[in-house]
Amino acid sequence: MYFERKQLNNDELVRIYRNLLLPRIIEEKMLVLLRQGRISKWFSGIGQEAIAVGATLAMDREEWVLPLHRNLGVFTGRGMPLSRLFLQWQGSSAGYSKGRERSFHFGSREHAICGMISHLGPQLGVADGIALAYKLAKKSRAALVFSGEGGTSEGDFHEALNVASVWDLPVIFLVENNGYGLSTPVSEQYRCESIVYKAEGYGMEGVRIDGNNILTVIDTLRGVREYCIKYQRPYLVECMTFRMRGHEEASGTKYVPPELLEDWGKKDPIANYENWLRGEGC
Ligand SMILES: Cc1ncc(C[n+]2csc(CCOP(=O)(O)OP(=O)(O)O)c2C)c(N)n1
Ligand SMILES: [Mg+2]
Repeated sequence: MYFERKQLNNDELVRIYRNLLLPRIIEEKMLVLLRQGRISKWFSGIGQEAIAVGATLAMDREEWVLPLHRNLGVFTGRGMPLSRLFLQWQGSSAGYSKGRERSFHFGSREHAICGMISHLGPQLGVADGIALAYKLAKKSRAALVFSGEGGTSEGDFHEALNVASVWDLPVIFLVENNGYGLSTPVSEQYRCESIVYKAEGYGMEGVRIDGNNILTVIDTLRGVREYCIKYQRPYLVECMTFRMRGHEEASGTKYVPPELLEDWGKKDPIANYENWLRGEGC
Protein backbone atom coordinates (compact mmCIF):
# COMPACT_ATOMS: atom_id res chain seq x y z
CA MET A 1 0.00 0.00 0.00
CA TYR A 2 1.47 3.33 -1.05
CA PHE A 3 1.02 6.29 1.30
CA GLU A 4 1.62 9.91 0.34
CA ARG A 5 1.97 12.31 3.24
CA LYS A 6 1.60 15.44 1.07
CA GLN A 7 1.46 18.47 3.39
CA LEU A 8 0.75 16.46 6.58
CA ASN A 9 3.31 16.75 9.39
CA ASN A 10 4.17 13.94 11.84
CA ASP A 11 1.74 15.14 14.51
CA GLU A 12 -1.11 15.17 12.02
CA LEU A 13 -0.20 11.70 10.77
CA VAL A 14 -0.23 10.36 14.32
CA ARG A 15 -3.55 12.09 15.06
CA ILE A 16 -5.01 10.30 12.04
CA TYR A 17 -3.61 7.00 13.34
CA ARG A 18 -5.29 7.47 16.73
CA ASN A 19 -8.59 8.19 15.00
CA LEU A 20 -8.19 5.07 12.86
CA LEU A 21 -7.31 2.83 15.79
CA LEU A 22 -10.15 3.86 18.13
CA PRO A 23 -13.05 2.11 16.36
CA ARG A 24 -10.97 -1.09 16.07
CA ILE A 25 -10.28 -1.10 19.81
CA ILE A 26 -13.94 -0.47 20.59
CA GLU A 27 -15.01 -3.27 18.28
CA GLU A 28 -12.63 -5.73 19.86
CA LYS A 29 -14.23 -4.87 23.21
CA MET A 30 -17.74 -5.24 21.75
CA LEU A 31 -16.95 -8.71 20.40
CA VAL A 32 -16.00 -9.79 23.94
CA LEU A 33 -19.17 -8.23 25.39
CA LEU A 34 -21.22 -10.03 22.73
CA ARG A 35 -19.80 -13.40 23.76
CA GLN A 36 -20.52 -12.55 27.39
CA GLY A 37 -24.15 -11.87 26.49
CA ARG A 38 -23.90 -8.22 27.53
CA ILE A 39 -24.85 -6.92 24.11
CA SER A 40 -27.13 -8.73 21.67
CA LYS A 41 -25.99 -7.77 18.19
CA TRP A 42 -23.01 -6.30 16.40
CA PHE A 43 -22.29 -5.19 12.84
CA SER A 44 -18.56 -5.25 12.30
CA GLY A 45 -16.62 -2.68 10.33
CA ILE A 46 -13.25 -4.31 11.07
CA GLY A 47 -11.01 -3.82 8.04
CA GLN A 48 -13.15 -0.97 6.69
CA GLU A 49 -12.32 1.68 9.29
CA ALA A 50 -10.30 3.94 6.96
CA ILE A 51 -13.46 4.89 5.07
CA ALA A 52 -15.67 6.13 7.92
CA VAL A 53 -12.75 7.64 9.81
CA GLY A 54 -11.14 9.30 6.77
CA ALA A 55 -14.39 10.68 5.38
CA THR A 56 -15.40 12.13 8.76
CA LEU A 57 -12.00 13.79 9.23
CA ALA A 58 -12.31 15.36 5.77
CA MET A 59 -15.64 17.07 6.52
CA ASP A 60 -16.26 20.27 8.47
CA ARG A 61 -17.34 19.45 12.04
CA GLU A 62 -20.71 21.20 11.51
CA GLU A 63 -21.60 19.36 8.30
CA TRP A 64 -24.20 16.62 8.47
CA VAL A 65 -23.05 13.04 7.99
CA LEU A 66 -25.49 10.17 7.40
CA PRO A 67 -23.75 6.90 8.33
CA LEU A 68 -24.87 3.26 8.16
CA HIS A 69 -24.63 0.15 10.29
CA ARG A 70 -20.86 -0.40 9.85
CA ASN A 71 -19.63 3.16 10.31
CA LEU A 72 -18.51 3.33 13.92
CA GLY A 73 -15.66 5.62 12.78
CA VAL A 74 -18.17 8.39 12.06
CA PHE A 75 -19.42 8.31 15.65
CA THR A 76 -15.93 8.20 17.18
CA GLY A 77 -14.64 10.71 14.61
CA ARG A 78 -17.19 13.23 15.82
CA GLY A 79 -16.01 12.73 19.39
CA MET A 80 -19.13 11.14 20.84
CA PRO A 81 -18.55 10.23 24.50
CA LEU A 82 -17.70 6.54 24.80
CA SER A 83 -19.73 6.15 28.00
CA ARG A 84 -22.95 7.11 26.20
CA LEU A 85 -22.09 5.04 23.13
CA PHE A 86 -21.64 1.96 25.31
CA LEU A 87 -24.96 2.70 27.05
CA GLN A 88 -26.58 2.93 23.62
CA TRP A 89 -25.34 -0.51 22.54
CA GLN A 90 -26.49 -2.03 25.82
CA GLY A 91 -30.01 -0.70 25.29
CA SER A 92 -29.86 1.67 28.25
CA SER A 93 -32.42 4.46 28.61
CA ALA A 94 -29.41 6.79 28.93
CA GLY A 95 -28.27 5.88 25.39
CA TYR A 96 -28.89 8.00 22.30
CA SER A 97 -32.16 6.27 21.37
CA LYS A 98 -33.38 6.14 24.99
CA GLY A 99 -33.28 2.35 25.15
CA ARG A 100 -35.48 1.82 22.12
CA GLU A 101 -32.75 0.13 20.09
CA ARG A 102 -29.30 -1.36 20.63
CA SER A 103 -27.50 -0.97 17.35
CA PHE A 104 -26.57 1.80 14.92
CA HIS A 105 -30.02 3.26 14.29
CA PHE A 106 -29.37 6.48 16.13
CA GLY A 107 -27.94 9.92 15.59
CA SER A 108 -27.12 13.07 17.48
CA ARG A 109 -27.99 16.62 16.44
CA GLU A 110 -25.15 17.90 18.61
CA HIS A 111 -22.67 15.86 16.54
CA ALA A 112 -24.42 16.53 13.20
CA ILE A 113 -24.97 12.81 12.68
CA CYS A 114 -28.30 11.83 11.16
CA GLY A 115 -29.25 8.34 12.34
CA MET A 116 -30.33 5.68 9.87
CA ILE A 117 -33.55 3.73 9.98
CA SER A 118 -33.21 0.01 9.33
CA HIS A 119 -34.35 0.22 5.71
CA LEU A 120 -31.47 0.77 3.30
CA GLY A 121 -31.86 3.75 1.03
CA PRO A 122 -34.04 6.45 2.63
CA GLN A 123 -31.18 8.45 4.10
CA LEU A 124 -29.83 9.11 0.59
CA GLY A 125 -32.83 11.31 -0.14
CA VAL A 126 -32.54 12.93 3.29
CA ALA A 127 -28.96 13.92 2.37
CA ASP A 128 -30.35 15.61 -0.74
CA GLY A 129 -32.70 17.59 1.52
CA ILE A 130 -29.84 18.68 3.78
CA ALA A 131 -27.77 19.71 0.77
CA LEU A 132 -30.74 21.65 -0.61
CA ALA A 133 -31.04 23.51 2.71
CA TYR A 134 -27.32 24.39 2.53
CA LYS A 135 -27.74 25.58 -1.03
CA LEU A 136 -30.79 27.76 -0.32
CA ALA A 137 -29.07 29.31 2.70
CA LYS A 138 -25.94 29.88 0.53
CA LYS A 139 -23.78 28.05 3.08
CA SER A 140 -20.36 26.73 2.11
CA ARG A 141 -21.24 23.23 3.20
CA ALA A 142 -21.80 19.77 1.77
CA ALA A 143 -23.66 16.72 3.10
CA LEU A 144 -22.03 13.29 3.27
CA VAL A 145 -24.13 10.13 2.98
CA PHE A 146 -23.01 6.49 3.09
CA SER A 147 -24.32 3.50 1.16
CA GLY A 148 -23.09 -0.08 0.84
CA GLU A 149 -22.69 -1.44 -2.69
CA GLY A 150 -25.81 -3.53 -1.99
CA GLY A 151 -27.75 -0.36 -1.18
CA THR A 152 -27.03 0.96 -4.68
CA SER A 153 -29.59 -1.53 -6.03
CA GLU A 154 -32.34 0.19 -4.05
CA GLY A 155 -34.68 2.53 -5.92
CA ASP A 156 -33.95 5.27 -3.37
CA PHE A 157 -30.31 5.34 -4.46
CA HIS A 158 -31.24 6.12 -8.06
CA GLU A 159 -33.84 8.71 -7.13
CA ALA A 160 -31.43 10.44 -4.77
CA LEU A 161 -28.62 10.59 -7.36
CA ASN A 162 -30.93 11.85 -10.05
CA VAL A 163 -32.44 14.62 -7.92
CA ALA A 164 -29.01 15.67 -6.62
CA SER A 165 -27.73 15.97 -10.17
CA VAL A 166 -30.75 17.77 -11.62
CA TRP A 167 -31.01 20.18 -8.67
CA ASP A 168 -27.22 20.77 -8.46
CA LEU A 169 -26.97 19.74 -4.81
CA PRO A 170 -23.68 19.73 -2.85
CA VAL A 171 -23.90 16.15 -1.61
CA ILE A 172 -21.26 13.42 -1.48
CA PHE A 173 -22.52 9.88 -2.10
CA LEU A 174 -19.95 7.59 -0.50
CA VAL A 175 -20.35 3.96 -1.57
CA GLU A 176 -18.54 1.48 0.62
CA ASN A 177 -17.94 -1.46 -1.72
CA ASN A 178 -17.05 -4.35 0.57
CA GLY A 179 -17.78 -7.20 -1.85
CA TYR A 180 -20.95 -8.49 -0.21
CA GLY A 181 -24.48 -7.38 0.61
CA LEU A 182 -25.38 -9.90 3.31
CA SER A 183 -24.53 -13.20 1.48
CA THR A 184 -24.85 -11.73 -2.03
CA PRO A 185 -21.50 -11.16 -3.78
CA VAL A 186 -21.01 -8.15 -6.03
CA SER A 187 -21.20 -10.39 -9.14
CA GLU A 188 -24.85 -11.16 -8.30
CA GLN A 189 -25.66 -7.60 -7.25
CA TYR A 190 -25.03 -5.61 -10.46
CA ARG A 191 -23.31 -6.02 -13.81
CA CYS A 192 -21.57 -2.70 -14.37
CA GLU A 193 -17.83 -2.75 -13.84
CA SER A 194 -17.79 0.05 -11.30
CA ILE A 195 -20.43 1.91 -9.30
CA VAL A 196 -18.92 5.10 -10.69
CA TYR A 197 -20.80 4.23 -13.90
CA LYS A 198 -24.06 4.57 -11.99
CA ALA A 199 -23.06 8.16 -11.18
CA GLU A 200 -22.20 8.81 -14.82
CA GLY A 201 -25.68 7.57 -15.74
CA TYR A 202 -27.09 10.51 -13.81
CA GLY A 203 -24.63 13.05 -15.22
CA MET A 204 -22.55 13.17 -12.06
CA GLU A 205 -18.79 12.93 -11.49
CA GLY A 206 -17.40 9.99 -9.58
CA VAL A 207 -14.17 8.26 -8.61
CA ARG A 208 -13.13 4.82 -7.36
CA ILE A 209 -10.45 4.73 -4.67
CA ASP A 210 -8.66 2.33 -2.31
CA GLY A 211 -10.89 2.50 0.75
CA ASN A 212 -8.25 0.83 2.94
CA ASN A 213 -5.74 3.64 2.48
CA ILE A 214 -6.58 6.27 5.09
CA LEU A 215 -4.53 9.04 3.46
CA THR A 216 -6.16 8.41 0.06
CA VAL A 217 -9.61 8.56 1.64
CA ILE A 218 -8.91 11.84 3.48
CA ASP A 219 -7.24 13.50 0.50
CA THR A 220 -9.97 12.43 -1.94
CA LEU A 221 -12.85 13.43 0.31
CA ARG A 222 -11.29 16.82 1.04
CA GLY A 223 -11.00 17.51 -2.68
CA VAL A 224 -14.48 16.20 -3.41
CA ARG A 225 -15.98 18.31 -0.63
CA GLU A 226 -14.36 21.44 -2.06
CA TYR A 227 -15.64 20.54 -5.54
CA CYS A 228 -19.22 20.03 -4.28
CA ILE A 229 -19.23 23.40 -2.51
CA LYS A 230 -17.45 25.39 -5.22
CA TYR A 231 -19.38 24.03 -8.19
CA GLN A 232 -22.62 23.25 -6.30
CA ARG A 233 -22.65 19.71 -7.65
CA PRO A 234 -22.97 16.20 -6.23
CA TYR A 235 -20.14 13.64 -6.44
CA LEU A 236 -19.92 9.87 -5.95
CA VAL A 237 -16.92 8.19 -4.32
CA GLU A 238 -16.66 4.41 -4.54
CA CYS A 239 -14.37 3.10 -1.80
CA MET A 240 -13.04 -0.41 -2.41
CA THR A 241 -12.70 -2.55 0.71
CA PHE A 242 -13.77 -5.93 2.07
CA ARG A 243 -16.11 -7.17 4.77
CA MET A 244 -13.78 -9.21 6.95
CA ARG A 245 -16.48 -10.61 9.27
CA GLY A 246 -20.07 -11.80 8.88
CA HIS A 247 -22.91 -9.50 7.90
CA GLU A 248 -23.54 -9.35 11.62
CA GLU A 249 -21.83 -11.44 14.22
CA ALA A 250 -24.46 -14.23 14.31
CA SER A 251 -24.28 -14.95 10.58
CA GLY A 252 -20.64 -15.96 9.92
CA THR A 253 -18.67 -15.98 6.65
CA LYS A 254 -19.12 -19.60 5.42
CA TYR A 255 -20.03 -18.43 1.91
CA VAL A 256 -16.94 -16.21 1.54
CA PRO A 257 -13.97 -17.91 -0.24
CA PRO A 258 -11.16 -18.08 2.38
CA GLU A 259 -8.57 -16.80 -0.12
CA LEU A 260 -10.48 -13.52 -0.38
CA LEU A 261 -10.29 -13.04 3.37
CA GLU A 262 -6.60 -13.91 3.28
CA ASP A 263 -5.83 -11.48 0.44
CA TRP A 264 -7.75 -8.62 2.00
CA GLY A 265 -6.27 -9.39 5.42
CA LYS A 266 -2.93 -8.29 3.96
CA LYS A 267 -4.53 -4.96 3.03
CA ASP A 268 -5.62 -4.18 6.58
CA PRO A 269 -5.92 -0.38 6.85
CA ILE A 270 -4.44 -0.12 10.33
CA ALA A 271 -1.51 -2.57 10.03
CA ASN A 272 -0.41 -1.03 6.73
CA TYR A 273 -0.62 2.56 7.94
CA GLU A 274 1.16 1.65 11.17
CA ASN A 275 4.05 0.03 9.26
CA TRP A 276 4.39 3.06 7.04
CA LEU A 277 4.33 5.44 10.03
CA ARG A 278 7.17 3.50 11.65
CA GLY A 279 9.20 3.83 8.47
CA GLU A 280 8.57 7.58 8.53
CA GLY A 281 9.88 7.72 12.09
CA CYS A 282 6.57 8.91 13.58
C1 LIG B 1 -34.65 -2.10 1.97
C2 LIG B 1 -33.88 -3.12 2.77
N1 LIG B 1 -33.69 -4.35 2.25
C3 LIG B 1 -33.01 -5.28 2.96
C4 LIG B 1 -32.55 -5.00 4.21
C5 LIG B 1 -31.80 -6.05 5.02
N2 LIG B 1 -30.39 -5.74 4.99
C6 LIG B 1 -29.79 -5.02 5.96
S1 LIG B 1 -28.17 -4.74 5.66
C7 LIG B 1 -28.23 -5.62 4.23
C8 LIG B 1 -26.99 -5.78 3.36
C9 LIG B 1 -26.56 -4.48 2.81
O1 LIG B 1 -25.44 -4.65 1.99
P1 LIG B 1 -24.58 -3.40 1.60
O2 LIG B 1 -25.44 -2.29 1.18
O3 LIG B 1 -23.55 -3.87 0.65
O4 LIG B 1 -23.92 -2.95 2.99
P2 LIG B 1 -22.93 -3.80 3.94
O5 LIG B 1 -23.78 -4.55 4.91
O6 LIG B 1 -22.12 -4.68 3.06
O7 LIG B 1 -22.10 -2.79 4.63
C10 LIG B 1 -29.50 -6.11 3.98
C11 LIG B 1 -29.88 -6.92 2.80
C12 LIG B 1 -32.79 -3.70 4.73
N3 LIG B 1 -32.35 -3.33 5.94
N4 LIG B 1 -33.46 -2.78 3.98
MG1 LIG C 1 -21.65 -4.49 1.01
